[in-house]
Amino acid sequence: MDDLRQKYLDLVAGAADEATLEDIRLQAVGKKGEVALAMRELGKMTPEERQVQGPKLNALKDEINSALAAKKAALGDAALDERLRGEWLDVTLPARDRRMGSIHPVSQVTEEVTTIFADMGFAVAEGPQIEDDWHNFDALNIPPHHPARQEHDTFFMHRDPGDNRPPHVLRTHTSPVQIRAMQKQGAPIRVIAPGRVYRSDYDQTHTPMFHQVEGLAIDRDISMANLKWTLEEFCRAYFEVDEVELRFRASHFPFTEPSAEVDLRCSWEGGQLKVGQGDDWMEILGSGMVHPKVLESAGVDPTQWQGFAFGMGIDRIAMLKYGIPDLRAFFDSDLRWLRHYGFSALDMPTMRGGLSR
Ligand code: 2NL
Repeated sequence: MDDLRQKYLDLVAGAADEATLEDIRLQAVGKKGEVALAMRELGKMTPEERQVQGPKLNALKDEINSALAAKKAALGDAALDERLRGEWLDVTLPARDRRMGSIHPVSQVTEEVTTIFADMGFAVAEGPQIEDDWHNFDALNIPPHHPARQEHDTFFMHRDPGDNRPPHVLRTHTSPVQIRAMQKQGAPIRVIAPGRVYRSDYDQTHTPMFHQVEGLAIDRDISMANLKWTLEEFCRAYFEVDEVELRFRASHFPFTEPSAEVDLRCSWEGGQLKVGQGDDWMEILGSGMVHPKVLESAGVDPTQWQGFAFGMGIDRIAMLKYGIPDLRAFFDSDLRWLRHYGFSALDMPTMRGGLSR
């Protein structure tokens, strides 16, 4: 019995894998294994011998089974260790981002603008790109025969002959998004509406689809002073400079009163834009106090609420910040252009981490 014990404990200790271990188990303690054979011999013994040998054989069987189980566990651990070594991965390595494509400057700038205004408490509002003419024009104090309708170079949707309802339009600005936001949420409200807009115009500086972001802040006592601070704060953050200077020029929009176009102090040295200093002024946006008629149209009581609104071109401010010379290339889907002017998908703009790298 000692020989048997020694033989199998040695075999178990030397087994290199689970399959070998199973062979050993069958050979030792299986139904037709050596221990079972030895047990059969018990029948030929005297009762006294059997009383001694029986328990010894059972103990031997238990001992081999324990050794098998222990070895099996050890082999399992070793296999896992081996796998972990093979599949080891340094999750702190920088990602390989080139294959992921790149973020279009319009998307990057939209994210940057959204991040800056989110930090000032503005939510993002969205709405349909196909609008009815009430939301695109009437609600904005642009009645049917107002000259501003012609200036918008509107794309009209099809109507069947004889259907004399006003046609739907491709929105010419994102203002209708803010009308819808006011109708839904009421006042007070602070939103920006970035998105695609459409005008039938195509040349060096115009594409029939382009991008705009508008902002709206309505409360009980919002003034032009709040507008000026908000826009200064935006320009400082967006152009990533410590100081900016804005100039408000009286202007006219049907949807604001008073209205102002806003210029940013800058200089152009060797084709390089510098924001915040210099003798030049660059127009960057239009703005004003929301016209009482517009508030009324959107279901906001103009005797209780007032506020500012502004609008600017995303494509234009993207070109300014990132030195992109040609607007039309924005929409050519040229991969080489995208690789040159695109942004890493892994560098999300944040106020703390920086807007752009
Ligand atoms: C520009 C000028 C502007 C607005 C947009 C607006 C929206 C509502 C009410 C009143 Cl709901 N105004 N938007 C106001 C002033 C100017 O855009 O030059 N955009 C590129």
